[in-house]
Amino acid sequence: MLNRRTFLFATVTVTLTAQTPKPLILILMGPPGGGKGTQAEKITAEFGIPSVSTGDLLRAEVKSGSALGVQIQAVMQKGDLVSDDIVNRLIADRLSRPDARKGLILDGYPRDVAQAGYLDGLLNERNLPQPLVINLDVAEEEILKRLGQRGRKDDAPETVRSRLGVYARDTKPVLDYYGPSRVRKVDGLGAPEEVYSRVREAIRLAR
Ligand code: B4P
Repeated sequence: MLNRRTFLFATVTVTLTAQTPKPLILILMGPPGGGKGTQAEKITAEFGIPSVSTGDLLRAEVKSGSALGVQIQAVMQKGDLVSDDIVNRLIADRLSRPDARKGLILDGYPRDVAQAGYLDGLLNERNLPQPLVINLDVAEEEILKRLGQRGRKDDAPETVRSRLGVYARDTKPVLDYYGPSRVRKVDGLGAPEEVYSRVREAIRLAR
């Protein structure tokens, strides 16, 4: 028989568990210019979890003019991936901030299997759940069109070709690393709002 105190404790525990949703760790993947940053903003606005773009963090380091920024700039201008050590450190620092306890959107990370392995270790260490991976599927002609219009330094046609090669060689294997139980493929063609309604549905069904 439950006494009154045990009953109250059990009720409070159940209520607290029901009120505290599990943190959501979301990885946005897709080719360069696939719309990861665009969708990350919309997810943050609706789900209230912060997003971190390794591309933005690296561009900020370049802008600061630091010695590290100068090294990073040379790599990004070629369309190559910045070293795992640098990017992993940025993510470990970001995950330590208190707002990441509710969850985090990783926009453009992990970009290779070594980064994915490192992330697994970090999530385990911090008692965070395994990630859900949203893979934005966008055809090459559309990417060339979008990036041609954007005109960032690394959007020059020869750099984009190199970035697409790096994506196929290093980043696509990350999808196999996570496998079908973690990855949801979402059609990335259409207006940003249309793409977002598919992203939202994929998140809803997976939770
Ligand atoms: P990122 O900053 O990740 O850049 P991206 O892949 O070009 O952009 P994204 O997919 O976010 O597209 P966006 O929403 O901006 O990477 C840049 C570089 O940083 C890499 O090449 C690498 O050197 C380095 N890097 C980053 N992460 C790294 C990591 N983890 N490890 C190592 N190196 C790393 O959209 C693109 C354009 O399309 C925009 O102009 C947007 O307005 C438009 N757009 C978006 N959605 C659209 C839609 N539905 N329809 C039409 N246009 C749309």
